[in-house]
Amino acid sequence: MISFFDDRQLGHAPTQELHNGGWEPYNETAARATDIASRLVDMRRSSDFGIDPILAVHSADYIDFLSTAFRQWQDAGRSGDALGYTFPIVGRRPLNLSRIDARLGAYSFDAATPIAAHSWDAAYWSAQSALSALDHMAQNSAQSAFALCRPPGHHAGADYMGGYCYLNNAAIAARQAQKAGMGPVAILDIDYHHGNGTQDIFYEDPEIFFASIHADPVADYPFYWGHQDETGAGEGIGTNLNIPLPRGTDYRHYQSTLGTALDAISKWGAKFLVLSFGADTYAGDPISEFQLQTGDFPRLAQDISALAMPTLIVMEGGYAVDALGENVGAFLSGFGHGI
Ligand code: OKP
Ligand code: ZN
Repeated sequence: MISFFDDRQLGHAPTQELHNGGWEPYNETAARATDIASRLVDMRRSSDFGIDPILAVHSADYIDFLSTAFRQWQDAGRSGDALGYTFPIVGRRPLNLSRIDARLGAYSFDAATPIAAHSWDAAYWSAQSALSALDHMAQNSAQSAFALCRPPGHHAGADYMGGYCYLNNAAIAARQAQKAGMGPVAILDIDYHHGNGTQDIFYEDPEIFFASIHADPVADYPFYWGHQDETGAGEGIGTNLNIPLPRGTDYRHYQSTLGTALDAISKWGAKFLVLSFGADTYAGDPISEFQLQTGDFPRLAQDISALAMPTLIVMEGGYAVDALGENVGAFLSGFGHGI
């Protein structure tokens, strides 16, 4: 397995996040990426594919906001990380307000996504890592590649951040794969949390299929998306599949559910798969409640590779830092070409 990463992804380092009403150290740390990177045998530096593939998914005003927010925060005399404190309810009219606090609220759906000094750079290179892994697959007709994306992406929508995510790396790669004629493209999201941003981006798009297996949002973040009755809208009706699972789900139940999602993807006629992979389904994850063991990850990967579909693996969550490299390595080894 050939992997892609850029050191600039490490610069993003918010200090704290709101958790149950108090401040806690930020969970989505640079150490996550270095722990994974230390396990990878063939890791290459990402290339720069520029802003256009990012703008094919995200709105120009959102990108302008993301790339200038920290400077504007500092210009307003603030210290620490840029973070909003008032969030417009979905559907409020766009007002184009310029004060930094108004912009932070307008472009995020939660308070889990602070912007620090190097956040934009890190998010940019995280997206470039996904594009680099995709390019490698296209150039070499490779069956798989791993994008060590960090910060993650699946909670970010076309014009909003949230859940530690700024740019939707999987969506950017999926759109690019489609444009390159590698499709029809499906995205399978197996992070513990529902990939609401990815769902939102393709919700009315009949040409990209999105399937997600995740903790039931009745009880878990992101609450407002990921329910079973969300099946797509407009032209995209029938191209969105959510399979929520209860807390405590173990390998046996998870594996049969994965079979259901994989069947739907092949039945739909996908020829290329973008896999949003989170290792936060691991029993030891500090913010998640599934029961997968390290030894289960290669077996899940084998089930996915049995599809015999070219698969771009994009890193999403996973917060048990001490076990993260081992879990990701175990998963990648299941694709059968070493790590
Ligand atoms: C990102 B990914 C708890 C409140 C915020 C955000 C969870 C984001 C998960 N401190 N929780 O899907 O792994
Ligand atoms: Zn997650």
